[in-house]
Amino acid sequence: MSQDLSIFHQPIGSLFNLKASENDEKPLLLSSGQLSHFETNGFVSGVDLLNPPQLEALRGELTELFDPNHDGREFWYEYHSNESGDANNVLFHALGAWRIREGLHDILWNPPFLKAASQLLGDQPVRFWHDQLFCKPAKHGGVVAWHQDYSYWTRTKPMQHLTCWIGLDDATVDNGCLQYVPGSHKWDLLPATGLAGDMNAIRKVLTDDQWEQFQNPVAIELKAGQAAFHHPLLIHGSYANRTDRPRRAIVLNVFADGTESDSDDVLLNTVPPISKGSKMEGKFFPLLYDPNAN
Ligand SMILES: O=C(O)CCC(=O)C(=O)O
Repeated sequence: MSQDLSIFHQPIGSLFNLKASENDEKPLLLSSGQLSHFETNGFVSGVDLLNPPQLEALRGELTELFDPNHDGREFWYEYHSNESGDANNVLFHALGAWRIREGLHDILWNPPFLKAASQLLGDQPVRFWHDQLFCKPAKHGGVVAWHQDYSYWTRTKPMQHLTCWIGLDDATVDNGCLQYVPGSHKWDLLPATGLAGDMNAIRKVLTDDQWEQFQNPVAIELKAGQAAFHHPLLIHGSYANRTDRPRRAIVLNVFADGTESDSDDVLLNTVPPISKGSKMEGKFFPLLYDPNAN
């Protein structure tokens, strides 16, 4: 029987517990140019978050989790070996890894991630929502259809959420890197049109003007260990992977402290409901970082 790591609200191991001197050497804070890029375009990319030992450890844990019979499988919020259902377009997608493996747990407390996230949320304290793994195998990796994240999160409010996408492999146009529609975070909330399968599904909920802007997405090519942060309304998606290399990513979703539940239903599978109007907090939603306390 494995242990549910969600009881630990601090790092368990030493992988992300960098000595103060190592932390100080790194430029941990986003520049004003990066912040204004986020404000205008809805994203900032190329942020260095993982060093080579961290990458190696996380890739090792991920390999274990690809086996559907791994220990700790009872703790997933969601686990899809192939969300598309099409063997030629495989999208491994799972939520809840932080409960199951030490490195995937401790990455939530990675100092550069937390400091950048707090800045992008307007210097507010950062609370954990959930994690996601998005992995495309070599040769037959599938797409992630265009979407806005908040279309899937309206059960929590107000909208003060943030996504951090972290590559475990070099991500390129060829192996299906993330693509953004710059400025689309200023559009209204669109209905959810599905995550795996159809890149054109979003067309039916866009105006002609929006579709016009949609013709020029930006490909977010990143080195392994680098991250991109995006706004909850920014439209994003990614194409298939037909290369000889996998494209694996860890996604961390957070919100500013003070976000509330907007539903009496279960918010995440296996997690007890938080009644509508109550603050998101407790065992499954730890406060990760308070800029005023550090
Ligand atoms: O990994 C991808 O291609 C898509 C990830 C995504 O949808 C997200 O980070 O919200």
